[in-house]
Amino acid sequence: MTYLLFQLVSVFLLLLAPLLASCQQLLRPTDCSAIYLQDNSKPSGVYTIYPAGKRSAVKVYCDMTSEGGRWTVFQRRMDGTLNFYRGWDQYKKGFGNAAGEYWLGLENIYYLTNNKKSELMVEMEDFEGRKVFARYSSFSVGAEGGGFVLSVSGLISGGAGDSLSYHNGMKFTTFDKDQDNWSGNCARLALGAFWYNGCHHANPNGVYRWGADSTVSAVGVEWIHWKGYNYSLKTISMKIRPVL
Ligand SMILES: [Ca+2]
Repeated sequence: MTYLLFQLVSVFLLLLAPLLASCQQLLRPTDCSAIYLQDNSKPSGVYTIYPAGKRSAVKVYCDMTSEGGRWTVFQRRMDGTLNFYRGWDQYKKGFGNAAGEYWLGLENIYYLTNNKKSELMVEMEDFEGRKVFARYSSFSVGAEGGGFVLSVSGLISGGAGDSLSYHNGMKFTTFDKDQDNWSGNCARLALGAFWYNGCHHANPNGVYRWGADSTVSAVGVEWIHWKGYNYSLKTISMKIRPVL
């Protein structure tokens, strides 16, 4: 009798296994795209995702509307309330608040892009209310061992111009870890942290400043193919989603 009961329970658990697996995905979405695909009526806002399994919970802002939605935001500037001039460990692990300004962290961006083809959108706005974006059909970040190398290509559209191609193939540089192509440290020169080359065409993690200032150059929140080297943007956000 006990044996029969044991067998029944075993069969029941076996039947339950696939259901539990799909529940895992429902309970622990990898990214904003998974959340959207479960329920496309979900609004833009802060959600918890699991880029690398059940112990990797992290809060992110999900953009569920722009250009079809599903976007996981990994970088966002909007009001200058957060200091982005930080060292390697902070850029590796992430900092800030998903409801406001934040950086998701290079490790998380690596997990989100290393084994699924992803695209990138960079949205930005100036202090006169103009909005443009740059969308790239392919985006990924390599592992820490290789320096979190950026791979970005395939500019689609948006009106912002292509300020990222110059950074393709670069390792990430912070003020305390120089992996750029310049003799000095680009993070120290541009007061940010990025996939600097020698040094930049875009400085989204630069100093938050209110618009144009011709007395300082290349240190603001910049996208030079749109606004040049002395205009610091009002907002900028970088977001990714898997290509379906
Ligand atoms: Ca250097």
